[in-house]
Amino acid sequence: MAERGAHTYAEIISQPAVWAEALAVFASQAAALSRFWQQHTFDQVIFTGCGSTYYLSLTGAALFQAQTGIPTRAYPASELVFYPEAAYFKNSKTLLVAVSRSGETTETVEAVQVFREIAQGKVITVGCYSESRLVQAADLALIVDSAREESVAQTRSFSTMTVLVQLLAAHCAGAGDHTSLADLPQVCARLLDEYNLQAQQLGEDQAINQFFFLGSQHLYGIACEAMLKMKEMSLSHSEAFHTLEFRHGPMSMVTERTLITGLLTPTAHVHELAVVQQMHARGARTLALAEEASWLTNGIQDNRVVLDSHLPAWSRPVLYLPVLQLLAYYRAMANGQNPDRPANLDAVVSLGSLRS
Ligand code: F1P
Repeated sequence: MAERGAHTYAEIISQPAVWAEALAVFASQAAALSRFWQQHTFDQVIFTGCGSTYYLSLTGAALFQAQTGIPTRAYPASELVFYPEAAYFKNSKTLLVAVSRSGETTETVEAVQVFREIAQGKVITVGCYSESRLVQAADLALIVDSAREESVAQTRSFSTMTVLVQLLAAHCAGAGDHTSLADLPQVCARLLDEYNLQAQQLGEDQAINQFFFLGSQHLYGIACEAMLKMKEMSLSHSEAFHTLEFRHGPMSMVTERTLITGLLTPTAHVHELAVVQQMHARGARTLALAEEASWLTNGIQDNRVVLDSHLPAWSRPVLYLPVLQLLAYYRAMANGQNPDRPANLDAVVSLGSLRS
């Protein structure tokens, strides 16, 4: 038996190598994707998944619409099974992007079945199991098998699928592709190295008893995933909000035992940092993540992560994750949990048919 948490830690640390694989997989599929995109016209795009992969869908949808201009939404797969009419436009062509590590989650598999029955369009699957049912049901699939995990909670699988989704959106929009991301794996390696100790100190700090993760637009999905990792792995109280929404009620929860983590965006970082600083002034501990140190210059000297990636903005959401995965891992270990086998969780949710 592996030591408690050994799989999760190894999987977090292995992300640079697996992201490099994702770039190679995308390179091998880029021509097929270009043909697919030229052959079809879509009126709308829907991203779907469950749990982590629903949160990935939120980020994917935000990136996809911003770059392609095509109306794009994300839904939990169960909503597409039970309420498809609320998602699909009538008499229109839809691209459904089904995201799933396993490719076997009941809701996501059934969402694709319902789509085939009642909607017109095509399906792309993003995942980690090339022999899965969702791959068989797809018109095109982007799969990195080497991103699979021993651990139940998704870490490198999530980030690797995020790399693929970021590339999918940029490629379809003609905004860029794998050729501009050669440095992505090494930026990840540097962040894991440079901020490991900071993540450990914060994660192990038992003075902190609640975690809030704040992000806007494409970083809201990443903030949600950071929240879920903290919850699943360490069983800590953890929530995610759109950054400026935090002032509209949730901030009443803030105490000196709160850690506020702000994921700052290129467009709104001044206003997002103001929220983080305001919570600091109310006594909270804070952690701010930014692409550039210049986004963090005014005021507080609490914890910070500077990505300093110099990579295109569309490729950066995934870089906010690794340090936050480490934070959850260290918190789980300090709480005496086994992050490889979180309480009450299964790697795949397999249900009987939802439509019988
Ligand atoms: C989705 C998922 C995970 C979650 C848990 C149960 O699985 O909800 O996000 O962490 O392990 O399954 P998948 O469809 O991405 O395989």
